[in-house]
Formats: sequence, structure tokens, C-alpha cells
Amino acid sequence: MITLHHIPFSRSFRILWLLEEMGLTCELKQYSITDGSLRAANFKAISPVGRVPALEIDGTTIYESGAIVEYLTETRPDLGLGRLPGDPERVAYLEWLGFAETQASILASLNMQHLFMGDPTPAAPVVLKLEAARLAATLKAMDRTLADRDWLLPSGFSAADTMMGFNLFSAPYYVKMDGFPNVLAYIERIKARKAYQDARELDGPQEFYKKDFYDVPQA
Ligand SMILES: N[C@@H](CCC(=O)N[C@@H](CS)C(=O)NCC(=O)O)C(=O)O
Repeated sequence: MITLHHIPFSRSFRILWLLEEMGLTCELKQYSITDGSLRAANFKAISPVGRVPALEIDGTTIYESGAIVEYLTETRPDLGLGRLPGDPERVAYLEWLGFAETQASILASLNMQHLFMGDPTPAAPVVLKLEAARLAATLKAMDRTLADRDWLLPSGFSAADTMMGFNLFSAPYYVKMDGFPNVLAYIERIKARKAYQDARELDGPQEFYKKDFYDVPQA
């Protein structure tokens, strides 16, 4: 039995999607970011600062999405979704796993300020502008990479795409995507994958974004 601790439209989607790509079924334990369930003592025993994803598997429990991805791909190498030591794409693969959190931390900052810090502490426009520009820079790097390939690594789809791909469903709330045509085409390729579609069915509706685009407010 595999158990995934999950919030719809959060980083735990990376793992839900990867499990679908691997043909592994899991039990989903659903949480909400706003109802206090992440702060409960029984969940903090699983994930010390109360964050998702956390995965119970093979008699152990792992938190941190990148660590979970590495564990899953390294313990199931026959499924071909990781790039193990010795693989010529190993370095690029590890870079994308880490870069996914560089990009996600910017998104988390934008989410925090646009969605969770309303009155009486309005977010600072200068910070929002800076974070949107930093997000655009990460999209530019992806767009350059995707100019000559379908997936982030030249040999084809990998778990790096589930780590990075998840971020791309939040980025358009903060950055106009028309400047990144290769990323837009990549998003369409992701949406066409059966495992992605099946994971979305299991995911449930997102509860964060209330409008299509969050612009930088005028100072
Ligand atoms: N680096 C961690 C970040 C996990 C994380 O921050 N998850 C968010 C959801 S996307 C969360 O659980 N936030 C709850 C909170 O901050 O209270 C990972 O990649 O797993």
C-alpha cells in the first residue's frame, strides 16, 4: 500500500502524476491548506513542518518532493523515469529536480503575497514586480531548453518533467505566457499524456486562484 498525503493543485501533484506514469496506485489522504489539518500533531509526525507531499511507501515515510522522486525512480529503475548515476543525462536531470524548487519557491512567494496576505497587510508592489520578473527568467531558461526537444531531457520524458511540469500550471497566473512559445507547446504535450489526465482526475479542484491573472498592483 502506498499512501500519498496530498492537497489538490499543490506540489504533491508531482508525485500523484509520477505514480500514474509508473503505473503505481496509491491511497490519497487529502488535506486543505486553510483548515489547520496540516498543523495537526499526527501529520507533523509525518512531515515535520506540516507540508505536502509526504509519501508512505515500502515501510518508510518520505517528505520533500525531490527526495520522493529520487526514491521512486531509483527503487524502480526498470520504469526508466529517472537518470541514475552513470547515465549521461544524470547531471541535467539532477539540475532540473533542483531547479523545480527554485521556480516553485518564487511561485510560493507570489501565492503567499497575492492570495494569502490581503488586508490589513497588502503585499508590496515592488516585491511582486521583482518576483514576477524572477519567475519570467526561469520560464525563459525552460523555453530555451525546449526549443529543440519535446521534454526537458533530450532522450525523452522523465521524472524531471513531473517536477517542473507541475509548476507550469501556476505560472500563468503571474506571468503572461505568450513570450514562451516552447513552454506553451510543452504544456500541451503534458496535457495530452494519459497519466497526466488520470492524475488530474484524482487531484480534485484547486482552491487557491480566484481569477485568471494576478497583475502587479499600482503603487
Ligand atoms: N520543498 C518542499 C515544499 C513543500 C511545500 O511547501 N508544500 C506546500 C504545498 S505546495 C505546503 O504544504 N504548504 C503548506 C504550508 O506552507 O503551510 C517539497 O518540494 O516537497
